[in-house]
Amino acid sequence: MTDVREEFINALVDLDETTCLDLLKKRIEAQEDPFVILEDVRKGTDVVSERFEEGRYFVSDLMMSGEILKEIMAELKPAFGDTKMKSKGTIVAGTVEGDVHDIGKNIVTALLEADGFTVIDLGVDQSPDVFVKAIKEYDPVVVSLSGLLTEAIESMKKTVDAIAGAGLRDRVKIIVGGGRCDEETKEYTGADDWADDAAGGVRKIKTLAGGV
Ligand code: B12
Repeated sequence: MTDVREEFINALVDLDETTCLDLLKKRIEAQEDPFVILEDVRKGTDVVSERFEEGRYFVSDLMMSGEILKEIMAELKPAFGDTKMKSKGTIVAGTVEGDVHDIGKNIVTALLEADGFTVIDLGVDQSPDVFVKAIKEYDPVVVSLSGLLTEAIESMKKTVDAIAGAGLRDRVKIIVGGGRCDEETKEYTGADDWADDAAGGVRKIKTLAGGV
């Protein structure tokens, strides 16, 4: 790994906002692959996460990392490109009830928009009812449920159940995504697919949308 990559990861882990953003700008100017940068963001947040679990970092540190991550994503978003083509279809996206993590969801949203989809972003901590109403209103091809907390899995299941209960399950494909999602989550929630990374998730969403 190059020095700049390591320095960037270390700055993120140490919550050194200024150094982290300076290095990010340098990497963007050097036209580095934004997905490689995203991989490093993931590595950095994993260490922040470990430190939180070990009791070395506190909620205030998670909040600080969240602020830095938001700034990183704002800088990185244009590097993923921007398309003004005809919409490939509508995606309804949101973080499920009880969960306020939205940085990963926002990346997925940016990538989908760059790929030509129209994304209706419902925001965070959204009840099953809000998703049901949005499906009726926007008629999406895919519904993307995001969540990082273990408890979010239960909310995802409730959301899929509510969509089925409203008689809308055959009208949409559903993907669940976030750090704690796997094949078991997909089976348990009754979703059509799952993803724990943005690039793979976007590929799966494109397949669910009919291979557009
Ligand atoms: C930043 C952060 C916060 C910020 C969130 C800010 C924000 N606006 O999102 C704040 C401070 C608010 C926060 C709060 C809390 N957090 Co927090 N947080 C994190 C942290 C450090 C980073 C998350 C992040 O943004 N990562 C960067 C992005 C880019 O990665 P990502 O979210 O994983 O998303 C990627 C993929 O998952 C995927 N993806 C994500 N969503 C979707 C959706 C779809 C459809 C697809 C296809 C893909 C996809 O694509 C993304 C890019 O690759 C994580 C640690 C971690 N490793 O996840 C803990 C973590 C998620 N938090 C945790 C906890 C415990 C909390 C709190 C309960 C703490 C507390 N005691 O108050 C609260 C919960 C509040 C709530 N009700 O939701 C735990 C969850 C543990 C668990 N198993 O439930 C973690 C894992 C930390 C830990 N190790 O304990 N947190």
